[in-house]
Amino acid sequence: MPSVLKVEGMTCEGCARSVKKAAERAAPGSTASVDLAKGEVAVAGAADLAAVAAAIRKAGYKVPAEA
Ligand SMILES: [Cu+2]
Repeated sequence: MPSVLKVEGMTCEGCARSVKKAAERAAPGSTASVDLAKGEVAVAGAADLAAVAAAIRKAGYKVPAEA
């Protein structure tokens, strides 16, 4: 079951690709799929979701704290 993070600031396919790459690099072996319309990224197989969130923030996007 993938974990889903909200991502703010994605406006185009280029952003979606950047977020996907950042997420997958932060969690080796994971698969990230971005839903641009919803502003979400689903990450499957990531042991450390906090590291994924940090990497996405570092790439220039906003990840709101989880509710
Ligand atoms: Cu973009």
